[in-house]
Amino acid sequence: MKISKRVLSGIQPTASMVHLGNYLGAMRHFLELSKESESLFCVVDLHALTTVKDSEALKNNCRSLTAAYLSIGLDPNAVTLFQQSHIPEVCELAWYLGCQLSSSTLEKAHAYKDAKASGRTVNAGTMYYPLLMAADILLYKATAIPVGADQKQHIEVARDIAQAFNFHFGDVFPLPEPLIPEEGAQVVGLDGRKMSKSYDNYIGLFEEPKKITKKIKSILTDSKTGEEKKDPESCAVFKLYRLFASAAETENLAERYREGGLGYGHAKLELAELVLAQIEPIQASWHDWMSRPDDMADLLKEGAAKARQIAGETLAETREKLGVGL
Ligand code: AQP
Repeated sequence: MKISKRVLSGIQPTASMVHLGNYLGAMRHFLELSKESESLFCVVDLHALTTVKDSEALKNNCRSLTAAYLSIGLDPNAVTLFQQSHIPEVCELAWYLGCQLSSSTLEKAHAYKDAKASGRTVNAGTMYYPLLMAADILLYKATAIPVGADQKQHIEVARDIAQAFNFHFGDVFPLPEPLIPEEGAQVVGLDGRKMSKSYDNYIGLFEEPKKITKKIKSILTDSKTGEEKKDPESCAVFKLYRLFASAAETENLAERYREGGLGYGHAKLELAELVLAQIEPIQASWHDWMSRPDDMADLLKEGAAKARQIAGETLAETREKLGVGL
């Protein structure tokens, strides 16, 4: 079993665009990591089927996400950029891995429990989500998985499965480690909870600048007047600001919160200005890629060929260890 650092991560195409939580919690780090390690990034469309029930919407979401990966600066020649469903091997591996996993682990996963607690009917795909994610990671023998804090438990499931498999059949899978950023592990949304599509409290990375400003103006704060001293650490506006600002800018704003005399309205405008200035080039690049769907399709095809090479090797090794398909 060759263990070298191999980065892998994915995003679900469950919406027409990614949000700032996805960008700050995960995608921004993809770029840094891709410069120093072999990296694979994936449009996780099979996972998205747990919620998306409209084929046209799914196709559009996949295009938007592919454009997002490219617009943040990932170089398709340097990384492997692919779509999960282009690699059918992942479903076969998920079955083999599922046979090494206790069903109670899936029942205890927080995403599944949250979905059940919401009172909605929960499909089996939602329950198997961590299993398919483990297959995604282990198929490519990835060792470093950049994710937001909400995904930590899923990486632990992948580790447990890898350990169980290696114990029974011999070493095949290196143990993956989550890479959770110190800043941005849990980006807050407009209402102060985790920024999330399900809570509808998000700012889309590619939304119109006017809409982004309007959303920032609607961020929930306490009712302190402009004159009153404020606690930056408990304010969603400040928490978002620090994710875009330099250390000096962050300290400067924190100081003005503590001193009093700074209204939330003003802080929101400073935040909007900073966000828009930083995402402007990403938005421009995204619009450009979105006008070139055929180029994106070609890039995904090339990515799938590279990914499939690794997938085929891992699957052959796995089948041999299990004694199937021989
Ligand atoms: N608020 C967040 N803060 C930090 N990281 C976040 N991520 C998502 N929201 C935040 C990270 O983004 C990556 C892709 O996640 P995903 O495709 O699984 O999307 P998600 O977590 O399902 O996003 P939502 O908005 O929370 O979707 P719903 O509401 O549908 O569940 C992951 O690395 C994730 O940690």
